[in-house]
Amino acid sequence: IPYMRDCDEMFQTGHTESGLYITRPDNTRKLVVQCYMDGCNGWTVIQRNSFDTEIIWSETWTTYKYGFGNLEDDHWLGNEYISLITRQKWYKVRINLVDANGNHKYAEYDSFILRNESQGYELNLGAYEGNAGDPLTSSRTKNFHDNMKFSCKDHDLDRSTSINCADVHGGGWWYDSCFDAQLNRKGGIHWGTLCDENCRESVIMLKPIHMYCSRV
Ligand SMILES: [Ca+2]
Repeated sequence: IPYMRDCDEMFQTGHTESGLYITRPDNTRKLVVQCYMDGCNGWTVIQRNSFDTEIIWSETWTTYKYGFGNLEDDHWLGNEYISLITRQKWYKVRINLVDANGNHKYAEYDSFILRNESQGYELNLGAYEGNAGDPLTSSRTKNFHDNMKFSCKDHDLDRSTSINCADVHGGGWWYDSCFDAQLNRKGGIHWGTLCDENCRESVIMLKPIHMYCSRV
């Protein structure tokens, strides 16, 4: 069976229902992913979190590497898989957020690359567009998440010389010293331009940059 490499390939080959699909990104084994099909494109979901999540999020490097949680609910797909996916095509990222008042907002970056493990799963983002604000590439307090390496409680690659940000603040992330946005936390989803550790929900998903039709 010729497995598709991401959710968009699933969509373009006729799988128009959102849900779980078996894919096989380049250079890895089969990978089950949550796909969000928007009627024009297939988005590969890499993260979901909610304010009342059961997930602890404060996990080790290896756990973040291979992912955790429930793919149909709160989860992290896994840095290794995210990295492999983003290195096979040019992807954009969309971050959907629900703020403390229930307003739905979004942030998109027109490029999203996660470098490989030996490069600390460094995050490289493109230009911002959206209505949630941009705390990842243009920060008020000089916490620039773009071009940061990934840190978690047992692996400190952040730019704070005094602490391990992930150990103090909980959850793996592309910390600077420490953060203006952090979506991988239990009970404290933070997006500095939208919510102060009290967002209700976050979803992060990827799509190749092509747009075969306009979203309705
Ligand atoms: Ca540190």
